[in-house]
Amino acid sequence: MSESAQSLTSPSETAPATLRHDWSKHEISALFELPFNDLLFQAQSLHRQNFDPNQVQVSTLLSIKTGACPEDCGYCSQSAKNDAEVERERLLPLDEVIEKAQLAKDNGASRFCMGAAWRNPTDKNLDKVIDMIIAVKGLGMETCVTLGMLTEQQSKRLKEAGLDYYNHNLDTSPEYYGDIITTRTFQDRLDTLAYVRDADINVCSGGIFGMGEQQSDRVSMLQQLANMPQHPDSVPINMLVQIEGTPLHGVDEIDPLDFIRSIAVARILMPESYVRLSAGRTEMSDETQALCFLAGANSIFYGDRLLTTDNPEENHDQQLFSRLGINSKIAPPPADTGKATCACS
Ligand code: SAM
Ligand code: DTB
Ligand code: SF4
Repeated sequence: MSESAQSLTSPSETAPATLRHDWSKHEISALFELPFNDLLFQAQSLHRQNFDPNQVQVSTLLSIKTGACPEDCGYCSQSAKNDAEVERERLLPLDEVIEKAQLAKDNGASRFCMGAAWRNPTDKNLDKVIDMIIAVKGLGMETCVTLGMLTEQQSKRLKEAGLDYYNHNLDTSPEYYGDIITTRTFQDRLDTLAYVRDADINVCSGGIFGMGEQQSDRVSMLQQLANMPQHPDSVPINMLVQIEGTPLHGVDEIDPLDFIRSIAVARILMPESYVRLSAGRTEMSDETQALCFLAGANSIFYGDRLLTTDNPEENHDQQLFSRLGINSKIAPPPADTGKATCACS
């Protein structure tokens, strides 16, 4: 083990870690270069100091406005500039959103996340989203929205509406960013996150791995997140879902072990944040997901749909949590009756 990596965190000492906001790229690279078992041990040890290791938070996601987005994000099915086949939908009516949120609550989700394919919301659209936030909170759920860039004033209005979390991802490193998105800058993203933080809304911010980035980009993106004035309360780590018709379709996939390493490093840098094993779970084996939880992931999206792509079936997640002894409020797996299931009628 390199000396610098050894001195960063000492899992054998039980003193709670102090939160740092001054991570250097060299220190973060040293974590990535640790032997896999040492890295996971450090991450899991820190995880246990801050969280119940067998508890996973569950959110459900709904696309409230789909497709026809003016931005050119190279990974996204919803960009009007990409050729992905996505059924466009205008902003959903309030009653449909309430119905979906109630269903998510009945299925055990504690947070309802609503995503819109906008560069930024107009004030008129924000009024409608605010009605949704108030209604979903009325069901007793936490709320999260991701609507693109916000102004300072819009952030304050969302806070007044009672919004719990705002999701706005950095997506990748500042160095690789221009290869992925050209219609808004990395600094635009930092500005929106500052408005959200200053409005006292919990920040949900992370990114995507598996977009053809170098390890140095993973280091750099995680450094940006960890060195923010406050760590994001929630850090979604997405594995790219490759979508036909997007420029990133066909890019080299990330090695699952490197993805797990990235989760572990996120856990070590931001020990008190929820780390969400976000998009890409459909493409992961159960064993990869189990190692992500061991590395410190403690939140997922639950429900068979993300925004425009599939998420694991609810039954599958119930079985996986049961096999791993993970507690969440989602329904237990159906009892094994010993009878083979028959697809015949
Ligand atoms: N339009 C808003 C925005 O970009 O901020 C909100 C919705 S956008 C779809 C939310 C996030 O989903 C993106 O920032 C990106 O990190 C993630 N995402 C989108 N498409 C993805 C894909 N194909 N694979 C993995 N993550 C993806
Ligand atoms: C996040 O970081 N991942 C979610 C949520 N925040 C909005 C979105 C994943 C989208 C995956 C591709 C799709 O379904 O279109
Ligand atoms: Fe639009 Fe968001 Fe997709 Fe980018 S990620 S194209 S901003 S919906």
